[in-house]
Amino acid sequence: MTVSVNVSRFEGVTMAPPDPILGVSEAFRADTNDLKLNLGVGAYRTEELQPYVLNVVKKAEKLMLERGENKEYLPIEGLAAFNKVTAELLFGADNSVIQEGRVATIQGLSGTGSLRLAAAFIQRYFPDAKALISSPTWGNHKNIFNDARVPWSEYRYFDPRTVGLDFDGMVADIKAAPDGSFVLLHGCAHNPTGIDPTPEQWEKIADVIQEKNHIPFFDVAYQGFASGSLDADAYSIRLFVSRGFELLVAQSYSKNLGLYAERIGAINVVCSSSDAGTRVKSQLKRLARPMYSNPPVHGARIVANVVGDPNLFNEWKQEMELMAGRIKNVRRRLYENLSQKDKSGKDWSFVLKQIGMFSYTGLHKAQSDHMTDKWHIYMTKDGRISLAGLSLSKCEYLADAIIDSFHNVN
Ligand code: PLA
Repeated sequence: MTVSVNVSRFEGVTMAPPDPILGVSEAFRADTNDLKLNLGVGAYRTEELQPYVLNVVKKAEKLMLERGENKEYLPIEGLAAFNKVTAELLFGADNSVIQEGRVATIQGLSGTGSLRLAAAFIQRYFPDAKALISSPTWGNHKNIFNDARVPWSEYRYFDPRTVGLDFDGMVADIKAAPDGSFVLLHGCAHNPTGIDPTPEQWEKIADVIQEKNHIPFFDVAYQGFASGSLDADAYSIRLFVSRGFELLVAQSYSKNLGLYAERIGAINVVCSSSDAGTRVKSQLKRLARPMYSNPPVHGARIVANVVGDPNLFNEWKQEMELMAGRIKNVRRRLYENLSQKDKSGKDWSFVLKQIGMFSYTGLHKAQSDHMTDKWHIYMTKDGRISLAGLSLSKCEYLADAIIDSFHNVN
């Protein structure tokens, strides 16, 4: 007997809006104009605007093929060699939290999956706690906490008047939150603003978090990409760890190893005792099992081979410096073009001060729409552009578009 369905049982399912970031790439693909430029998603491109597979990744994959590695399931917590080097990369191999076995590390489905697992953990073990996120933040943070049913509120972060950090607002809002909140912090290269606290400001943020008994929850998606140095970009996390905090860190290899589609990252929970670490790890595994059972192996092996091998590790650092350097070069060229071409006297130096993959241009939604409609430049509607998708030769065109949109659209 066949079932004939005239009216879909899914009639009540409404159309979801396009994703504010990944939806931009879909729109870009549909545009047939030759001038089009995709500055939406934060994905590194070469000067020729082609995707880039790191040489160290190719070398690691060659090694893996030669060894003829099998495709058996990984344990729920992921590849042991991956988890080890990942925690070491973040905290430093000689850090006492590692020596004392106080870090629970679980391989996750890149940064997003690791954040989501941590959010599920918060919801289960701290059902009354709230998350604090910066205003603005990476848009998916809100989705993650919403889906995990973790209530959240925002703390002030960006000050449009100074185009810098609203430090006093940030501290006041963290102070005003209920004790024991989870404070989400971007470890480095804040997305979307490109504005990070100074070392002195990080100290003061740690003071207020400590005073309020909050739990820091770091999102580290750009280690090595902000400054070009893996250690310098781990400054904030290592500072908090050195002050004795228990904390969470979600980590991603999408950007620094260019492993976007491999979905490789980790969630690390630093605990005050190894015993607590063991128990936390067991519960993270329990949460992962019904969600995705166990993580994929390919990216984990690449990371273990690159980070765990002194030669490949050094080569990786050089490649990362190259990538970070290329972004810094286009940042400078864009700033030069903007300041030379714009005769209004507007100060564009904020472009230079921001760090990481993005520039937060200050263009509002209508101006961002104009960038796309008239100039075929694809970007997120909050005025963020990914400099990783820009070449030196396109800087002038981009500057023209920004100046036109800024001055001619209200
Ligand atoms: N955390 C932050 C702050 C991010 O910016 C991103 C990626 C992630 C986590 C997650 O990355 P992963 O899951 O690939 O590890 N943000 C991108 C891509 C680069 C995206 O939106 O998914 C962005 O364009 O903002």
